[in-house]
Amino acid sequence: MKIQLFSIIIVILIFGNCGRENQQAKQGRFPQIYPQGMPKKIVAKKDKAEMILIPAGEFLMGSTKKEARDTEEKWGLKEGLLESETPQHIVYLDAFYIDKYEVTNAQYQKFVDETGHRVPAVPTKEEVIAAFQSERSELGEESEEISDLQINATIQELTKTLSPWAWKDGTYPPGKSHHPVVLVNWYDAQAYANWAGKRLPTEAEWEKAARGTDGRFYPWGNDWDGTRCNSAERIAQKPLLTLQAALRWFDDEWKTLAPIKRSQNTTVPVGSYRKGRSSYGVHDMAGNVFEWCADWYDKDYHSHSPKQNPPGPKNGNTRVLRGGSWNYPGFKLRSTYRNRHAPSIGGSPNGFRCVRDVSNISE
Ligand SMILES: [Ca+2]
Repeated sequence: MKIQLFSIIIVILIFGNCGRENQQAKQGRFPQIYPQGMPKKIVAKKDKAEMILIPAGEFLMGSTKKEARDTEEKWGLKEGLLESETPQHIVYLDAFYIDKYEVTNAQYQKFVDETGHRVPAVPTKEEVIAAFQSERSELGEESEEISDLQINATIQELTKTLSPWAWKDGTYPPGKSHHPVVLVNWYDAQAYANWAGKRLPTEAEWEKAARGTDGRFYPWGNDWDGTRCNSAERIAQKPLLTLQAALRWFDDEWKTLAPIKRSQNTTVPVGSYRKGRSSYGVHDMAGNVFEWCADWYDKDYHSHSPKQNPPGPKNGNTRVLRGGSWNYPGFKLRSTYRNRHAPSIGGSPNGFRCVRDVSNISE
């Protein structure tokens, strides 16, 4: 009898311990708290977007110096290119809802129809001038004059390359209702978010929703996998495992195609890569389109940002874009990669998604 009792106790101890281990493993290194009574998924009233609840808690943001150096070496990048991802640091975020998918053309159409906001188009002369100024300020070259020749040449080039993506007769290119909207600048994205009763994600919110809490490089794990996302590899139909290989493909194959041909094979319908979802179930956080974040870009922000709910720098010249896009190789699709862009220009690889505070889900 004593032996039986002893065995039962051992069994309870073993199974009890397993349970605790499983729970800890699920939570990872940083416990995450789902706000009580809040649904894990909602559908936003205005744009009918599905949104996913990201729990409150800490996560690993950025890359360690070693990770950045190793990645530069592996992909044949210039030393220091990924410096802005460092240092890796722990960030606490309150819970928030994030769009499960990038904002689509169909959703953007509803916004345009209801508000009269301009449709995605080739950047205007004023926007090009503003972009030059943003870029000059970012590089500390403010004193240099921008010539009419430069501006006109840029407008000509942008018109040639971006026209196939521009909306015509008030609507998006045919057959692309479920593709992410592109050619939207930061102000357009902001206007949409306001209309939808949402806001653009901070860089920190975006990164947590993409990589979870454990510091992985991609939404699915640590290893690059071109079959899980829409990157240049899909278009090239071959692996592009170094920057040099990607540039060769770009110069020798992609650039030789007519702009209209290029535009036909770029974005894919949102949610096309189920196996590329993040651990929270958010789609296309790697690839398809780069996504505007709320933050100004500061290359050193990771070194001095607040540890709780970092709101982004108070000012800056360019805005942050995250996640990589259809025309880039895998290193730019890493969840830590920090891209920046003049807020006045919306390119063909640039779109966005929105977030909403937990306290604001009744709208
Ligand atoms: Ca994306």
